[in-house]
Amino acid sequence: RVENSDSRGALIVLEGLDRSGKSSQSNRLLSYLDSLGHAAELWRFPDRTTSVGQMISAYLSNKSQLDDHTIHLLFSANRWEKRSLMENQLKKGTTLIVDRYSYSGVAFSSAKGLDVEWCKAPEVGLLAPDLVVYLDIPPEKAAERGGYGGERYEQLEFQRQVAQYYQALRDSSWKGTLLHSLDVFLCKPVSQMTMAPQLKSSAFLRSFWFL
Ligand code: 2DT
Ligand code: MG
Repeated sequence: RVENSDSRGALIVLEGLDRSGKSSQSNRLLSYLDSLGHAAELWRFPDRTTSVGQMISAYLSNKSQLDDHTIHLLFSANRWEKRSLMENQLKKGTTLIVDRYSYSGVAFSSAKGLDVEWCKAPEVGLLAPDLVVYLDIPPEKAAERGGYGGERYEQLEFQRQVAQYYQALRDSSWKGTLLHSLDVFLCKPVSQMTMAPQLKSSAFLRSFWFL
């Protein structure tokens, strides 16, 4: 289907543990949409290029220490500072494929022991994705994939905790109170070289092009 200038782009979020294949699948989805002639861009959070993003990056690489609440709010601020640009792109008709979003924010901070409702609060008012794709990989399997990069959070035990909070979000508020996503697609682990078949399925494309 050729892009209609009256319709906005879709906001597609990819979520999952570290090494679940979000970046690979985002890239594959981008090429696929390109090949169909759709205007699409790949975004990621944290966006480390802004000054807030640089503080986040320093924290993740253990070059700085921050209180858990403080870093949580910085991750959220990093989404807020991109909100209007995001909205403009969507209104222009550009589809955004976003590697991590509010669900990472809530799952990772909750896994540290912060209150889940407290973690959700600063996300309210951000743009709700049209679709969330959750790459459903067991933490053990993710850890086997060429090892982690050595950043904070990239440890099997912690990733197990994060997986539990992702699960809780999926069960309850993922589609409900957090950001009102329309649908959640679960993708089984796939190799880097292939696109998750779910992303090409007619059900996926139908919900994608409801616009
Ligand atoms: P990347 O490895 O994808 O660069 O992420 N994180 C991310 C949070 O704790 N809160 C957030 O809001 C976001 C977007 C997940 C770096 C790490 O940052 C975590 C992994
Ligand atoms: Mg990472």
